[in-house]
Amino acid sequence: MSDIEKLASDYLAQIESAANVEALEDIRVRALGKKGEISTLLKTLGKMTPEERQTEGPRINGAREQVATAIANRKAAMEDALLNEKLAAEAIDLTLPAPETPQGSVHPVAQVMDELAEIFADLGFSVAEGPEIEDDWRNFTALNIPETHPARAMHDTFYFDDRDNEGQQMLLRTHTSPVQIRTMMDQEPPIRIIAPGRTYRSDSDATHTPMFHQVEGLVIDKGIHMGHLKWTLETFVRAFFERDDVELRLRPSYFPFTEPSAEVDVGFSVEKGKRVIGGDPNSENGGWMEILGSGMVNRKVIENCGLDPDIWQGFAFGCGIDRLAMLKYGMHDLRAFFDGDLRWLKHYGFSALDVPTLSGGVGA
Ligand code: 2NL
Repeated sequence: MSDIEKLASDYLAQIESAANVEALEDIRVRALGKKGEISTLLKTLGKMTPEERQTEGPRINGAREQVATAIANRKAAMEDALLNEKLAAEAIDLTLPAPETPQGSVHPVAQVMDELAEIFADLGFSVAEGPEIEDDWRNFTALNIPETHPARAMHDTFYFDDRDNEGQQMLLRTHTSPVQIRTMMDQEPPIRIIAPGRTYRSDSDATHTPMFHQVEGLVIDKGIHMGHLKWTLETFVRAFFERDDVELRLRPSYFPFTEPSAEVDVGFSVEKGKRVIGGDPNSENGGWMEILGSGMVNRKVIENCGLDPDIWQGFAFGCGIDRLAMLKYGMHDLRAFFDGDLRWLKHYGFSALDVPTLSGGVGA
């Protein structure tokens, strides 16, 4: 056996007995690395006579080829074995019974959405949904919020760079109102819907998240007036907080999409040292808390949707779902809603089997 053949078979033996990928790499460096033994031999070819080169070239190159192939094969085999080991260790037996304690739970926001659907279904409302990516017309213009209106700036809108194929500016909806606009455009009145869902504003601090949840309600029919609005909201609030003694106070306000507009406060009081919705707002430490915005749908909005405002009237309202959930279930930090912390969910989460309208309640 020549020196070169001996060298190669030496390396092949080492490769065969290498314990792991690191040992293999060490061999590769010693044989084929920049200053490796075989690489060094290859460099001697340049100084040989053509005759020498003719015999030595194929031998050295053959040795290099042999060692390189052996290393690659051994490495692939090792990686295969490692993967098989890992797969075996991570195997999941799908025939095993489920854990004793169920792991998942319903998020408070989802629970409140279910409760809203339930309560309003009893009042004859259905749930309407629409896209979260909307156009400028449905989110603003149709709602009587023109280009120059300060409300547009106030909404801290997330705009997209691209326009849709009608040349409309696209955006993330800043409220669920475009869902109602779509409903009015597509359906014949009478209309009774709630539109719960995700909404977006470029606003973030301890009490605001860039994505939040809103529910809006819309009624369009003949002869609708503020009395219908107040009764509906009162009935909703009492069902939601599970108390018959919740008082409502409507304060005059302004929204471009309603006229007249009213902000809705609910009465709170203090029971057993805790603030609760309901009871006498004029009692000691009692008071009013704003929870909703509302009003009679502006006739311009009804017209924008292709309906005759002399025939069809309606009321609308809107409020934040995250805030409703915090109020009902006594949660204080909005940010915990988005952490996905299992301990928090264990504490505040709901069983999938819970009846939506039943709760721990503010008073519990
Ligand atoms: C608030 C106030 C409100 C509406 C939303 C609405 C929708 C249509 C027409 C008219 Cl399509 N109005 N929605 C009306 C009044 C108030 O929300 O403070 N939201 C958090």
